[in-house]
Amino acid sequence: MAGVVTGATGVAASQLVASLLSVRESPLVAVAEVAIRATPGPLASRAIEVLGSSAKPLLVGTIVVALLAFFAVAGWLWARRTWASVLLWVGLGAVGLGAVALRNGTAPSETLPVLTGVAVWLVAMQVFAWVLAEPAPSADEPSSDEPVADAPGRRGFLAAVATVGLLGACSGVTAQFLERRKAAVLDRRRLLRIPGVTQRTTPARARIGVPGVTPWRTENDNFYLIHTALAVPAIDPANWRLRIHGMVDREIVLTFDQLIARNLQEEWMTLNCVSNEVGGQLVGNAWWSGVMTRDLLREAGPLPGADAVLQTSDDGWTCSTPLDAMTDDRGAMIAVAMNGEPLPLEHGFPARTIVPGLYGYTSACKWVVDLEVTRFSDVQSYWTERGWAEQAPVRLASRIDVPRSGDEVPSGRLAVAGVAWQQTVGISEVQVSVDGGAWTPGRIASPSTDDTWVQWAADVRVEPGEHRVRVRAVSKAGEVQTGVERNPLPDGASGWHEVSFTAVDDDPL
Ligand SMILES: Nc1nc2c(c(=O)[nH]1)N[C@H]1C(S)=C(S)[C@@H](COP(=O)(O)O)O[C@H]1N2
Ligand SMILES: [Mo]
Repeated sequence: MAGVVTGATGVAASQLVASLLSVRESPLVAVAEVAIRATPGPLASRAIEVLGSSAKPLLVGTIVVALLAFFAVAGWLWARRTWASVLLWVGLGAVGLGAVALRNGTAPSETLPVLTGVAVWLVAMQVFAWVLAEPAPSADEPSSDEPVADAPGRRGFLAAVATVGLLGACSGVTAQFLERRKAAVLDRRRLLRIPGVTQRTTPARARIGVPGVTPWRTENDNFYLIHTALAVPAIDPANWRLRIHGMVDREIVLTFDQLIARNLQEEWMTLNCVSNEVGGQLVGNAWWSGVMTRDLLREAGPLPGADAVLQTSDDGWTCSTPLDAMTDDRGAMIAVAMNGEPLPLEHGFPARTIVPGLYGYTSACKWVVDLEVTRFSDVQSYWTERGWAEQAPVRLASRIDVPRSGDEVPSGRLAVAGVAWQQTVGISEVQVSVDGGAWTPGRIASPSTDDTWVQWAADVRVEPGEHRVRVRAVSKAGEVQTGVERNPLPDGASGWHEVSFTAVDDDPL
């Protein structure tokens, strides 16, 4: 009984962690899928022929019964051969982990549900073992005639079963609730058509045409993700409201339908994270559709003296953005679509802010629900409270994508390529230096907007041997990217990206 309750509670805890972390599939589902895939084709088709649509429920039922039997055996073993029982629990966890890992593109966080489950199993089994460990009968006391039901061991055991079982039931119900809500919102998103949202692929002029360089347009699935929320908010657009208030003439409250009924505009925009290290990947470029914050804020009418907008997310996260940046002509928007699709849940569905030229932590509020026009001197926000700068325009930056550090390349002519950016300012030139030599200009593609990164390439010659290549960008404002190395804290990293590689003779003969 202890084994069964423990097993079920561990599975429920693992499901809960899976849904909190928005893991695509829980370990249980992953195991079932592996079982399906491992079933020989003829056997599977025969099963489906005979069982029809009940094949799947039957499979799930079989797995559940097998699991319960396994839990019972593992639990029974604990009191007799603890190590063997531990081996069984951990072994089952390993099966779950294996099933999760068998899928393509398993992120490290996707192992957390399994690890949680195994931890709960081991802790709960140990709790049962303690409760059941009866105090050694003392020699001079006559053996008790009390009914067994009142024995402390048994009462304690029932209490433990109830507690562990209750924890399991609560985890299971919560996981179920979260999954249902998320599924409902995903359905809404799938059916959502926002008038005026268009699709765009990378314009030809934005391509530098060197293999291995990061795609100019970042697919939604490849776009970096940063948020403090443990569980991604699942917001039904029907319940979403945007409130604009504070130091304004008129407070405005908009529903999602009212928002998208406004003048929808679209633009390419590169977003990057202040935590990005030199050469890092926390930057992406997408085609965004949304409503200009300039228009919305103008309608609300900011009062004199206001210089900031405190943005609040549905999950409680906040950022403070310069009022100017949200009201000038740079094109800051409340975005509702990314690359022609409603925002993915984890990128802020149904609406998020995007402000060209500012790092995300000061501007790009996902799941935005509240804009309070205010003064910087009156407010703090999530990251400024934690020591990051109040004002953080993006720094001029460049990155080498090819060759990669550690690559082996043929000696002779070599194409070096990558991306460079300083949103709102633009890039006028990119230069490379091989082995500490003179800076020589490369070429850049021209995406014809200054709010995005540009792809660049440079042809260099390398003799056989070890080499390093560096890149720096020059902005359209004439700034030359600094080689001074700074950490991301408090307002963004700086320094030149460098990669080391080896050139080898293609044909030594
Ligand atoms: N609600 C919310 N919005 C947020 C954050 C967050 O933690 N919570 N992180 C910000 C940071 S630091 C960045 S860099 C961007 C990242 O946006 P993305 O995850 O869509 O790439 O979102 C910003 N918006
Ligand atoms: Mo960030």
